[in-house]
Amino acid sequence: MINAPSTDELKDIHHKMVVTRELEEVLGAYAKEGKTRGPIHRCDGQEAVGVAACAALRADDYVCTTHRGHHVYVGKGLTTRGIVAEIFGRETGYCKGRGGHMLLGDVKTGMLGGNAIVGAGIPAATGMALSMQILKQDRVSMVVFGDGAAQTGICHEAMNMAGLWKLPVIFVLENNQYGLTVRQEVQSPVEDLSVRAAGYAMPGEIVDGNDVEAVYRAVAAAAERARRGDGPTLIEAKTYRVKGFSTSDMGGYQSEEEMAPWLERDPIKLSAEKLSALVGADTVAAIEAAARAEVAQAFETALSDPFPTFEIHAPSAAYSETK
Ligand SMILES: Cc1ncc(C[n+]2csc(CCOP(=O)(O)OP(=O)(O)O)c2C)c(N)n1
Ligand SMILES: [Mg+2]
Repeated sequence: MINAPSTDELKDIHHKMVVTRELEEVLGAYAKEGKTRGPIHRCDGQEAVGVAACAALRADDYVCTTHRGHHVYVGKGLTTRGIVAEIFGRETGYCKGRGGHMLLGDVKTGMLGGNAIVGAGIPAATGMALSMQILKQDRVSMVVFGDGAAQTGICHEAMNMAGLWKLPVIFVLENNQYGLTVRQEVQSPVEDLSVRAAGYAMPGEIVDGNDVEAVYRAVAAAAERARRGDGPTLIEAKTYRVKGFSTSDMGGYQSEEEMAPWLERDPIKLSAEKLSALVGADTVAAIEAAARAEVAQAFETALSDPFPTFEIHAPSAAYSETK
């Protein structure tokens, strides 16, 4: 099959999805006890989008994401320990504890940031793609963004420019069907947001966002197209937000009937079934146990890491004179 992930890649994707899920579950427990620094935007049920999309890219490609980006951080190869340390504000975190869970970035791995400003990753990735084109590199940039972000003005400005200049950018629209408490059909006059791609002369495709292989193949094809110089692609990954907007969400607006089929199609469950057929259930169980142990170890070490220290500087003479 064209652009299909190898068995080793499927094993790595499964490992990273379980790391992400475990991370979310442990963070959820810490948040319940009031031990996180503010609410956490969990990506449970959406792991296949971030992890499989990153798996289809090269290590030197650039990626950015949203306030709900733990699957992208893990997918792009950041260490679990560094992620946990950043979320808990430790000096050993990726941004030395100054960024936190929404603003985590790491230039070395090409993970150029989560973003708390809805839609802001879209022009950022477009700008990265412009730099790659000007520098005549064969790299690509990718942004994972939400259905709510797709309604912002900057999304359309960026896509227009990307289509016009054939920039090597991949727009992965993670349609989890909600922006805060608002269902997607109340935000948009079209059900399939991918149709908007036609307005910017780029291909628009819908994929099952809970199927790692579907996500991987679509992103791999889009990356090939971008590296050939044929420009951007919009991939709408249909998925579902199973844990509410954030750990401070009171809930009550996502019905059990609406959620049930999505829980049934949990991406980790689907991946485990497919992978078991390829490598056997014992190997899958060992991958999952290793992923959980990695997260437990990350919490243990990161939470004994030091907090940053701050020096308070006296205002400079120049500053004092302007007062
Ligand atoms: C520019 C801007 N407007 C509004 C907000 C408040 N806000 C935070 S998340 C969010 C909804 C985002 O929905 P979506 O893009 O679908 O992402 P999801 O939370 O579903 O992952 C809003 C409106 C913000 N952070 N930034
Ligand atoms: Mg959404």
